[in-house]
Amino acid sequence: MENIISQFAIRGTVKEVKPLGEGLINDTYKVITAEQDAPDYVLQRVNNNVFPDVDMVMRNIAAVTTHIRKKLEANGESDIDRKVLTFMPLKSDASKYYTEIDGKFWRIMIFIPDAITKQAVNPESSRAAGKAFGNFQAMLADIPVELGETIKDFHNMEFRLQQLHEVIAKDPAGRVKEPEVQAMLKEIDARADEMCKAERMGREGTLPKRVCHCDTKVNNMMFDKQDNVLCVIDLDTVMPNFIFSDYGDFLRTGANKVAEDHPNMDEVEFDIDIFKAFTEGYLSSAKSFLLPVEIENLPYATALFPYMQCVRFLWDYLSGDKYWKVKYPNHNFVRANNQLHLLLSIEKNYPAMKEFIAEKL
Ligand code: GN1
Ligand code: MG
Repeated sequence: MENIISQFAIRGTVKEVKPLGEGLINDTYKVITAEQDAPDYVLQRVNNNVFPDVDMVMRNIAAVTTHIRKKLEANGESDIDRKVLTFMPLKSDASKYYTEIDGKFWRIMIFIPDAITKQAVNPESSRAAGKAFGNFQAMLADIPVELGETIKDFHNMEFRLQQLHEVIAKDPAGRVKEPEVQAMLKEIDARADEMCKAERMGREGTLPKRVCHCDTKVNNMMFDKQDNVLCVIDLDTVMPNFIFSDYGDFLRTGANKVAEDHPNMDEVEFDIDIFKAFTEGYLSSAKSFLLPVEIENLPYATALFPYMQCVRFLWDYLSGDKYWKVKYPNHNFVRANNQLHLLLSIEKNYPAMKEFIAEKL
């Protein structure tokens, strides 16, 4: 570890390195420095199975954090090191923010003191999250560089359906004929055309891609001890996408009354109060740059992400559980079914969602 850390231009001397957090994708450590006036750091190993192009990931992140820092400075903000992540360059190359050692990729950022993350949402934290993610997109609206797509076609609905159809044709796990699978495929097919409309609008040139976070769960946000949002973290998936990604994926996780793998489908329900609070927060910071077509389609975005996740979980179930870890044989099917039931509950709320958005404009 000391050898890795010594390659980066950090201040202070290392006193201790210990594991940090419970992330499933990257390995994370806290680096404590000996000196009072030197910051502590976070050392992270980037998972290059999930993110094959680490160089692209780090170029994206450097562009994004540099741009946000400039905005915060221009606004005369104080305490900027707690409001945007600061990655440390290499001693040998000030433009490079990671090092590769034996096929493993490492990076270091400043540890944000006196900050916490949250796992669950209530209307208050949803409103704050909406505002912060909207603000994040707003600050990046005029970033001068084009970002790379760190996971190709990540939220492309046409691609996700194509993946599903390919696995149905091969049926490697012999699960396609199960009656529950067949019933689910009918529900998926019935909505396929409608759910691919973002891709069509993108091709027609009526829907732009903007810099999005693409993993907008509430635990990807740091709060201070007074519950103010400090900054957005976990920037590996930052890439150009339709804004529906950030809006829809937050609600998929935050506005489901139960967890995404909860097995009792009667309890899967869309929480309209979380929807309202998040939407209010989001529109307060994003309204200024959103196009009418983006605002109009926020209810569609709310439905799109449970639908997409249903397709992705079913794809993995039919593939023989290769992507997500499973705890029991039909775990991925339960997840897919949960997302389908969330979608059904969202569909019932379309009129209420539309009405609420119209009021906020
Ligand atoms: C994965 O790794 P995690 O839990 O943040 C997935 C998301 C899914 C989510 C479903 C890179 O996210 O897209 O929505 O699982 N991330 C990747 O639980 O595939
Ligand atoms: Mg994540």
